[in-house]
Formats: sequence, structure tokens, C-alpha cells
Amino acid sequence: MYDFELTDVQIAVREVARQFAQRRLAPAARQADREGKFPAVFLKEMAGLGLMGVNVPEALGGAEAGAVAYALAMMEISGACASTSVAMGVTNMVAETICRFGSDEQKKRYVPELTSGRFEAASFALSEPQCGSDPAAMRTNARRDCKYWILNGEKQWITSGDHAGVMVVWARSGKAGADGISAFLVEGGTRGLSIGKHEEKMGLHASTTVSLAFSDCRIPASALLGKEGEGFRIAMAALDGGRIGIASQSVGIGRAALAASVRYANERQAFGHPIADFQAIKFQIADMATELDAAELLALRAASLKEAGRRFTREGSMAKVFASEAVNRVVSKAAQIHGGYGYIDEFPVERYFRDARVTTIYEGTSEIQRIVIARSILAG
Ligand code: COS
Repeated sequence: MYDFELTDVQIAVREVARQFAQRRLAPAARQADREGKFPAVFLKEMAGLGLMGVNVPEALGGAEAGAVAYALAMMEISGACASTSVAMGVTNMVAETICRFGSDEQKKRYVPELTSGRFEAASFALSEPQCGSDPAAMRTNARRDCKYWILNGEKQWITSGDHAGVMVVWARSGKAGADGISAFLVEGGTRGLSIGKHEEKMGLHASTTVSLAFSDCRIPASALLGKEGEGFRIAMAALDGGRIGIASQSVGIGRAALAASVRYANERQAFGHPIADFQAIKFQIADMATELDAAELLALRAASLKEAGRRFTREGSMAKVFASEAVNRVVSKAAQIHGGYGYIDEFPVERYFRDARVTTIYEGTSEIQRIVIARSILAG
């Protein structure tokens, strides 16, 4: 059913991402994490390599390389710096969403800015202080006033929100529930939009996570993305793809943790042997590698379905829940193998451990993924 052979284009994209990840990102990742330095310079360079619109048409500045190539690129970038890959992931997701649901004018206006790196990043403003898993309960409001929409409300957990040239903002323009929600494109710096608190996170220190406040924020009527009332479905469709991105990010972090563990286990001596000689270590390495292969196959299956234009909601959620939970087991084993060195920032495993934790939480918690999977199976 699935073709496991990669195409020349997919191999080429993976190679470009791998080279960039290893040469540019990996050497800088520790310092960027320590300083909490947003990777603007790297994101711009990545745009030059086609990585900010991997699955975006060439006519809009993208690489038009498909969803599988995107998943492979995310794995490579994530293995070097997960803070950079989350900004890359959200920007790609927003660019794809505008391509899919935007008007010609919106596509021309925003997508080339993202794929070229002229905009540092894009943001996805769905969650609010009191609702993340249940976006149909959102309170941010959109009121129509002649040629304008006026937004009021608050968003939380917005990745790159302080660096976004454009963001998709969801707001209630109609009745209660999912059908009353619309999506809007809001430019960074718009009057009435202010950047709030910067969250101090456990990991992903070089990525920014902020709250946003909309106070009589006036945007043109043409800022509506898709149709009025279609916002919830746009968000769900975007998140289906975003979940492949987080599954891929999980695989990338996990592979980096495995590689570090193999290196360490071969070098570290105990009782007159490299610790890799001990069955306790061997079994951990075997489980880490097996889980990561399974996670990668699930991510690539979901990406292949997406690329074939088929529905992949269930498979995207399966990839996300499995890969994100697997990487947490993998980084925990990696820390154990490293002993004390797994607990200090001199070795990258400590960063992988912190960065991996959020993957079971953002873009839909594990619990939400299980709801999506079970609903789809039970519906037959
Ligand atoms: N793609 C397209 N449309 C979808 C969809 C998808 N993956 N999932 C749901 N929809 C549509 C439904 O078909 C329905 O439309 P119709 O009324 O026309 O049939 C509409 O959206 C409402 O769907 P549903 O009734 O399933 O909505 P619920 O409120 O029950 O929510 C879950 C469903 C739990 C799946 C959803 O709220 C969700 O994914 N929550 C997590 C959100 C999230 O990931 N937050 C993290 C923020 S981003 S960091």
C-alpha cells in the first residue's frame, strides 16, 4: 500500500536539510538554548534553501516538494535544534493554510513573504488562556464594521508571535460553538494587537512563546481567510498537517538522542568495558531504535496520504501520539545511559529531554489525539 522508496526530490530535500542542520544549526544550538536567542538568522537562511515552504507551490516561492519531503526536512532540522524546527513548522503550516484557503490576493501578498524569509516567521493564533483542547469554546470576538473586522480578545501559547509577519487568528464572528468561528490574517504590528507575556518554558528556549492581546484591532474585510464560519474547519485541517510536523520533530529529536547515546555508550568505560557491552545498555538502544523506526514510518505514512490528497486525520493523530510519546521514552533512556552527564547541559541529551516534553502537549495533547483516533475508528 505504501511506497517506502524515496524519490530523488525527497532525498535531495532531506540532504539539504541535513547539511544545514549539521553544519549550521547543531554547533549553535546549545548557546541559542542558553541565551534564548530567536533563530532569525537561521530561519532566513533556511528560506533560501526552500525550507520555509517545502510543500508550497513554486509559483509562490515554495519548493513544491510535497508533504513527505517536508516531514523528512523537519526530522533533520529537529535533530539539530528543535527551537528552530518549531518556528519552521508553524511557518510552513501557515503558508500551506493560506495556499489552501486564501484568496489569490492573500496568497500573493503573504506566501512569498514567508517562503522568501522576508517575514521572519508566521504564527497560528488559536489557543486562549481558558481553551486549548476545546477551541470551539474560544472567546476572542470578531465584529463586522462596514469594511472592517474588529477583533477583541486574548490568545496564549503563540509560537513566534512576536516575530510573525503574518498570523492566522481565530475569532468568534457568530453564534456559540464551532460554526461561529472565523479565521483572519493579521499582520504583525497591526494597531490594536499587542504582544504580551513571554513564557519561560522548560525547553525550546530559543523559540518564543507569547500571549497576544487584541483591543479593538481593526483589520480590513479582506483579511477574512476562507468563508465566515469556516474557521474551525480551517484550524482542524491545518492541525492535521501540523501533527505530521510534530511527529517528525519527535523523530528528529529522538534520533539525535539515540545517536548521542550510541556514541557515549561506545566511549564510556565501566568495569573495564565500554558500557555498550552490557546487555542493560544494549536493550535500551534496541528499544530506542525500534520505537523511532515505528514513529518515522507512521509519520511518513500520514505524509504520503496527505501528498496523495487523501484524508489523513486519523493517521496524522496516530503518528503524533505515538512519535511524541516514543520520543519521551527515548530521551529518558538517553539520559539514563548518560548517567550524570545526561543531567547537565554540557551534553546535548539534557536539552533533548527538555525539548521533547512539549511534543505530547502542543498541536493537540495525546489525549486529544486519542479522541480523534477513537472517533474515527468507532465511526467505522
Ligand atoms: N478536518 C476538517 N474538518 C474537521 C476536522 C478535520 N480534521 N475535524 C473536525 N472537523 C469538522 C467537523 O467535520 C465538523 O464539521 P461539520 O459540523 O460540518 O461536520 C466541525 O469541524 C466540528 O467538529 P467536531 O464536532 O468534531 O468538533 P469538536 O468540538 O467535538 O472537537 C476535536 C473535535 C477534539 C478533534 C478538536 O476540538 C481538536 O482537535 N482539539 C484540539 C485542538 C488543538 O490541537 N489545540 C492545540 C492548539 S494549536 S498549538
